[in-house]
Amino acid sequence: MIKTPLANRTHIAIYGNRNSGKSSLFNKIIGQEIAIVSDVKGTTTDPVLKTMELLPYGPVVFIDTAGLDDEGELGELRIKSSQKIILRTDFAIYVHDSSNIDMQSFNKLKKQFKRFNINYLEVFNKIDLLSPENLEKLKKEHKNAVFVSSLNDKDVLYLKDELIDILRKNEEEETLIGDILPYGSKVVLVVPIDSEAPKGRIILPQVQVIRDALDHGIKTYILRDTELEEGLKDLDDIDLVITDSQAFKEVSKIVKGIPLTSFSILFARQKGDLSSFEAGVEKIASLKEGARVLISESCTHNHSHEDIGRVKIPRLLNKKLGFELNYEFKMGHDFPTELDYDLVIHCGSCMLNKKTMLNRISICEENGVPITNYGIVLAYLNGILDEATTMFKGEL
Ligand SMILES: Nc1nc2c(ncn2[C@@H]2O[C@H](COP(=O)(O)OP(=O)(O)OP(=O)(O)O)[C@@H](O)[C@H]2O)c(=O)[nH]1
Ligand SMILES: [Mg+2]
Repeated sequence: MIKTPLANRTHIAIYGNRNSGKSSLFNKIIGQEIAIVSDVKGTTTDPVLKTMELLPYGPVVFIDTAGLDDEGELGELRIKSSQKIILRTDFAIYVHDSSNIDMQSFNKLKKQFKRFNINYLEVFNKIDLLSPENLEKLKKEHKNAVFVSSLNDKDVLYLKDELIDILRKNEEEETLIGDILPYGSKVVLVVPIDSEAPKGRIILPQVQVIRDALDHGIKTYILRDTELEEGLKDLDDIDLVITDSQAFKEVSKIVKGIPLTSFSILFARQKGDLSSFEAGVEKIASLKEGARVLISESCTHNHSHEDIGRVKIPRLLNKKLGFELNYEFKMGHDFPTELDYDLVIHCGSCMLNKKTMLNRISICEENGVPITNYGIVLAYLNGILDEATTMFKGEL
């Protein structure tokens, strides 16, 4: 079964004080008893993730978090784990306990939502414990909120409908090529099948470009680099050629005159901000010997990526500059909020959503540290960056 990659799912995180009923709502929304529910404060200690199809909206991942009013040393650690989730949140549900409302705690989190550009829905839970008069009063005071009892299935269905409505309104189309090419245009994808290509399949970025082309009625022709020259003779009026970066130089010689870019440039543009990454890469030329470079890799299990970040990029950079830089490596979802580096080089972030990547770019900006990514650095070091980004110059 082919599953939607986690990074392409809308991340919906549930926040609130301890005991407000976050885990109860989480279980009810996904329709499974996954998170532990109890009347002991602080039952949920680590974030709990569950992917699902929130129809008719689409693929999402719900995240249940630890209460934000936790106490003591362990409590602080739990709050930190919830706060890390904020960097990955596309949309938040804030759960109040209707009979024990703590606006101070909510207002504190609201600041974070604002900082990271997260839309949210306020939910007042446990309304079964309120008198009808108190419920009416609460509804008047919080006009945009949703009022539920997680014990009542109808309430939860209503909440889900409201959620779907808001998500649909918030949705911006995230496309790889659908916004640069009109319906009916023609694209050639160059996919080298060499020793680095996985056996029997096409790698995820390529699959995603194919799907995006199909979604937008863009005609796609897929060729190996070795058949490209012959293949182009069969095809007229190609609008764009997209190649694996490794083959860029060779492909560039063959496709003269046709706009050319690479899969990694398309992803840098979709998952982040091409202009920040390009500004970041320009800083390489002014790095001094021993400068501190953070290489940030978001997945921990992909050895070919690891090789690019840990071995290939440092080697090429040292060679280009003629001296050694000081590299530090961070893997997984950890990204420091205080940065003491001269440059951050981020992976292509196929395992992260756009929001997370944009947040990381903001953190770098706040710290005055330039950031770029693997695809852009490799294109720069191979001398193809200008050619691969020419077609996007107008939008920078
Ligand atoms: N009466 C009533 N009780 C509820 C409702 N929702 C949850 N509860 C109860 O409230 C208690 C806390 O629920 P949880 O879902 O564990 O709360 P939580 O916010 O996940 O709590 P922590 O994990 O400790 O942060 C449990 O005893 C639930 O059965 C509700 O709508 N009405
Ligand atoms: Mg819980």
